[in-house]
Amino acid sequence: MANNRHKDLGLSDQEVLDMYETMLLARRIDERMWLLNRSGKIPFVISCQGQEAAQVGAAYALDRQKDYLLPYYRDLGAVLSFGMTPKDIMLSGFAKAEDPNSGGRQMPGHFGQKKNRIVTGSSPVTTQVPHAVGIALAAKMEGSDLVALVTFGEGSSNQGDFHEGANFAGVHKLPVIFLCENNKLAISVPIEKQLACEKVSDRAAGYGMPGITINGNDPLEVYQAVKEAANRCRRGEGPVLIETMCNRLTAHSSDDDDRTYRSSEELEKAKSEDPVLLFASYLKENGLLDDELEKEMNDRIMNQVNEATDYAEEAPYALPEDALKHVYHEEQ
Ligand SMILES: Cc1ncc(C[n+]2csc(CCOP(=O)(O)OP(=O)(O)O)c2C)c(N)n1
Repeated sequence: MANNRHKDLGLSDQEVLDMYETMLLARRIDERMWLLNRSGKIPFVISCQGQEAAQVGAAYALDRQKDYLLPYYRDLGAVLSFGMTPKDIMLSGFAKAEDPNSGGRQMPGHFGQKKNRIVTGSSPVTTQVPHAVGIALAAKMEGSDLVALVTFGEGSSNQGDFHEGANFAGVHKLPVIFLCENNKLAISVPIEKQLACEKVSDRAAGYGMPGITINGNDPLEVYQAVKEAANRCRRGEGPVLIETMCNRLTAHSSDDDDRTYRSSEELEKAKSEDPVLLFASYLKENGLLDDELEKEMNDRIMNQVNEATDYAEEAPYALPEDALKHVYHEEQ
């Protein structure tokens, strides 16, 4: 049923089509990564599949020329929205020297790109949270109205880093948005064995900030929540915790077999909530997308994915002597 909800949010038809194309691009890159992994060409994949709506909806609600993104490993949709390219992602998958994330020295999913204000993270989960709070503190001290968006899984919200960062941000009213992508699994551990409270957003009260739980399969709902949170941050009123409920449609990573802890019924239910398919339906119901345009978009995306794959596969590896580059301070 047509309802044009995006117009009420101030989003143009073109903007929602762009959001959809970014979600689809993330999905297609991710699917290619799995094929490359299973054919022995790349060592590791950690997927965004099922979380694209939360990632793209949140990123589009920010000022992508000014705000900072501190993503976690599933955030392919968010980093593409902030300007990373399929080529950048593939160079990281193949661990090549030109990889902007780390020169091929970090695992895939460790996103970082200075020119797009995507701040690199570490493998221990949740370390990005205190980093985001630090950036928000710097923004406040400098009188800038930029916002830091930090994302993490619900399992990561049990780490000390989350609580320390959230408390500091709450006390000092810092412009940081805590976005939890709750896919209800931390590797094999289900949500009921992770949290003693019902929702991750319940924790916000302890840190003096608003906390909300929303549908992470709907990019428009996420857009609205993050936009309102960003406006609040820019007014100097402090942080917000947003919990987006979504699904992980793949195993935890290419080194995991989720059949050992997730039933096929559970997976089927998750697939029935696929955000890429749901958003395509919304666009079709509102007359913005038809089969022809969808095919045109998909062809355009597949050309990019193919070009990026070929480029990265052919690209040279880093030199052995560069292994410690940027690890230790070097005298100029
Ligand atoms: C401090 C730390 N503990 C454990 C791990 C191993 N580990 C990697 S991902 C992960 C699960 C995190 O779950 P969640 O935060 O819910 O994110 P999801 O993978 O479900 O998106 C764990 C335990 C780690 N990387 N860092």
